[in-house]
Amino acid sequence: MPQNISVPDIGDFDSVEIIEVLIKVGDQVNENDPIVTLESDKSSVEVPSPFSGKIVELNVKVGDKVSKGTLLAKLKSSESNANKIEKKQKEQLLNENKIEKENKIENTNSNQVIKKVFTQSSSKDDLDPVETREWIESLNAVIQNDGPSRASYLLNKVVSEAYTAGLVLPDTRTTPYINTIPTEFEVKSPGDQNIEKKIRAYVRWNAAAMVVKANKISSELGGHIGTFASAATLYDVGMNHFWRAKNKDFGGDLIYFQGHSAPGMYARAFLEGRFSEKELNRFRQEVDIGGLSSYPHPWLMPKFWQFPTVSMGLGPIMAIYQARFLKYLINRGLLKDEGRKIWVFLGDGETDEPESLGAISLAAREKLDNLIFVVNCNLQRLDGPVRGNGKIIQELEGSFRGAGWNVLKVIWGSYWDPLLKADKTGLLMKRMNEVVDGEYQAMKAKGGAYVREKFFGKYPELKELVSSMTDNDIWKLNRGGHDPHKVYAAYHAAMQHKGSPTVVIAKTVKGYGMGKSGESINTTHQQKKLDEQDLLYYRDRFNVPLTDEQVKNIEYYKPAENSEEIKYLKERRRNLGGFIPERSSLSKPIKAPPEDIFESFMKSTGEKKMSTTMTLVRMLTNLLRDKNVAPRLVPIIPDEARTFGMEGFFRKIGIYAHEGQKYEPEDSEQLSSYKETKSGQVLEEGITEAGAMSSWIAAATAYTNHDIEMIPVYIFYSMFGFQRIGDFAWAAGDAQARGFLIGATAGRTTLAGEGLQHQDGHSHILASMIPNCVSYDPTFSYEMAVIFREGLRRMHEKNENVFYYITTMNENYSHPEKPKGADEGILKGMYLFKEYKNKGKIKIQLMGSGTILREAIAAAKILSEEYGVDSDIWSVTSFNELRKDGMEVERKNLLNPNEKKEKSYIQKCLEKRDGPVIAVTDYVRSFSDQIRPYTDKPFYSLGTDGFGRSDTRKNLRKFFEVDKEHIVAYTLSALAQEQLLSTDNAEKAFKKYNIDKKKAFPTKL
Ligand SMILES: Cc1ncc(C[n+]2csc(CCOP(=O)(O)OP(=O)(O)O)c2C)c(N)n1
Ligand SMILES: [Mg+2]
Repeated sequence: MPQNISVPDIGDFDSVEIIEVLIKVGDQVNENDPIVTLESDKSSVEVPSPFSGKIVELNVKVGDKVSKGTLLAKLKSSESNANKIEKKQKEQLLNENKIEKENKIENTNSNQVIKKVFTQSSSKDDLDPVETREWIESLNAVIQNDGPSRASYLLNKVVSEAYTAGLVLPDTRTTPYINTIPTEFEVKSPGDQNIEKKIRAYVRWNAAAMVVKANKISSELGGHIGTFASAATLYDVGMNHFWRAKNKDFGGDLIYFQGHSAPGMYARAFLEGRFSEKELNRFRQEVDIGGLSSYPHPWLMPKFWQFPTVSMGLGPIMAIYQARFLKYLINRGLLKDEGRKIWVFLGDGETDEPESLGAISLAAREKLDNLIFVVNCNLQRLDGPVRGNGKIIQELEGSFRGAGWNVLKVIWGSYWDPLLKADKTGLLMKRMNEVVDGEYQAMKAKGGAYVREKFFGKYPELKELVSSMTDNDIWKLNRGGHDPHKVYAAYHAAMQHKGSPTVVIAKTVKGYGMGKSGESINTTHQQKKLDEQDLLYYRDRFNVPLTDEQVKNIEYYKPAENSEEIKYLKERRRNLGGFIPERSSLSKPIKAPPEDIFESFMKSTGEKKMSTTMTLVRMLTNLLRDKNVAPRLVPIIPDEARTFGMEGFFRKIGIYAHEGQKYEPEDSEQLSSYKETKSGQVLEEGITEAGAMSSWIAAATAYTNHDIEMIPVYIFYSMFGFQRIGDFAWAAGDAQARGFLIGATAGRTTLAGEGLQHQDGHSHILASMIPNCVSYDPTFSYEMAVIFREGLRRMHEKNENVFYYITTMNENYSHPEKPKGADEGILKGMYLFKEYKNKGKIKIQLMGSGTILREAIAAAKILSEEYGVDSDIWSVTSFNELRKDGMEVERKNLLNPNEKKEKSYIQKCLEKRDGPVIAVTDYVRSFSDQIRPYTDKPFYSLGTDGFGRSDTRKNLRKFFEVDKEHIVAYTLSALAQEQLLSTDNAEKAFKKYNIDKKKAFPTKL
């Protein structure tokens, strides 16, 4: 018996048009293969076949209007329905079992780190210390006899009992101010500590020497010494023991280095033999080839740096989405799961940036156990303490724990262990808890005697505890982040942890080892000069084997190639697969999709009206049918799919969700139902432009970070693009991202009702500032198709390091056929759309872009028919690209005064054409003004300068004076100004169109 394929529930629409029929009688189709494409005035969706089988009857054709229930085709099913349902149920069951299993694994894991229970000091609110001790002893007995998971169970039970009894529960966001991993559970480093210490000393020395040398060359140069000095151990332990490089057998861990710790990475690479002395001497002198960039900039050092991180806050959030994207690639079957990790280094001050912590809840929600943050808590930022009156470590612990992270605090070094052990009453821990960061910082600036007095001196018992220690012994009580054993133990635990991301919060000293010149003092951050005494002190502090003379000459120190240090260092890296950082790409270009995918867009849509956003959605739908392109597309949407008519993608390719869908969606019956799946392709980011952009950057650089070319298409409300996430876009340029950014609902007057904060009149200006961003403001479907096709070719077939910004609109209109030979002009930025040359004697060059080109076209008709003014109408797809060409040609001509002048593309277009230029866009005038210098014609710009506001498109265009009436009237006036026409015409037009000359300039309204 043939089965009916009917139109399923299509939401709010009564009758929608079939725009494509994708099957014919006799075709064999699989379940979910598209049967037809439906299009409303807002979106287009494919109707998938509910079963596999052979099409035996086709009941519709292109152009038919259909509604829910309309019969589309009949199909002879190859599988009985009952079978199918059974199969589905089985799949679901399997899925559920898997999720349950995963949860179990996670629970067991979280119990593996055994926590010690400390006896607290008796305090005033402890009415019965004996009873307290009994409780604690009971707990310790349970840990000893039944294990930590039983103890946790009992505690949880007690807490939930207390909660139901209405008791006030303790605030459990933070734990005591001690290391998370008890000493007895620390995994020991297998490394040779003596050699590692020496290596670290050399790296420290060379990093500082490099900065001081650069500063000697010019006081304009220099860098930062204090930051790396505080982080050297944190990096070194990673480099020697944890970070696996990319090579032919492994994808590589990805390390986001804290931007201004860059000197330390160069200094290590120097010991590894990757940079010469000469190159170190070129730190921050990058204009001539071979210099080392101030900070991590892949654009400037494309074989070295992978991630631009120095604009603080961007690194952490980009890394979170990088970790998520890695899981996405794995879950979609595009990449093997090799247990790769993403490590992120950030400063404690950097956590002030909203971006740094803004996405940590996502990391926990997505269970990103491939992600490890290391926060270097040297307690200082640039000007002073991060939390003078508070404790940044505790604050961060609270935030990360609250968000669901595995938190590992590394506060105290090994020298504290015996003291903490001897602290039977918990008084030392109490003191550690009560001292604020401002004091902790001062203590490291002021020496052992000061610490004895201020820290231990508060309580006689503590003073007694350290009475046998000299001031120097006290001074040596180290902080966790400078102790390789503690750091190793934390990193090891972080590597083993499953089910959530880990943050290692390490306490360090800013300017560690710099002594009076910069250790733990407020001015440390800016310190880039060390005088002779400081250098000698630094050398002695770390035992760097340089003579006084060599120190005075600020020589680098590198032991011989066959020294044990160099052999050790190289062997460690060899064991870990190669050097880090290193940037490379082994990705293969994507095979070009067939031309016919784009062909339908080159034809006129006839009566049919649609927006360029719909064109894009249609085009993506077509591309999703191409077997080479489809799997590489990454549609990224921050909760606006329905605004852009993209909800059809939900069901078609699924929304990525690492846990699949644990619920039946409310709209499951509908064609565009909300389908979340583990292998989903759409990244539905929620309301986070910064997050969505970070996802886009991860996908756009997958070609280097994962050796797979992906095609990210991030569609945002154009106003909430560059304006909101401009710094990310800049970083994307640095990272050599390849992909599409789509500024949808663009144009100040085209997004009508939304008002001032929504209406974009300048995103193209912002885009134009990024050197490798190619941007377009197309009007018609064929322009869009030509541009998108070329973007695919340049970026993903030819691997050019550019990215595309294209604006799309939500205004529906019909689209003409592509004029013959227009392709080249579309891509270069302008082409002749239409010429009026039949009637008038006076001519103008009328330029327009986006939807406002249509106002220009309408104005041209009026000018020709009513005023005898002919126009050449230019569709300017990119004022930005035209300007780039103009600037380059002008420069060349200036450089070669004796040679024949080259012509810019604009000049070539306009040289044989008469009349002034009237340029009109839905953007601020400076957008079109950009090309003014490259034509010798009189130039008049009309644009949408000023704040937007909500109203109809017609009223807005009138308000901003970019409607056809204003174009006509202003053109007539411009012609009068050029003495090509009498002034009467303009005056009459102003009257005719009721143009109020007294109205203020829109920027003032
Ligand atoms: C977005 C941004 N704002 C300001 C700066 C300038 N800046 C560079 S380092 C720094 C202080 C950093 O403090 P912290 O994060 O604690 O790092 P530390 O050097 O102490 O390790 C500032 C303000 C920057 N690089 N990026
Ligand atoms: Mg800091």
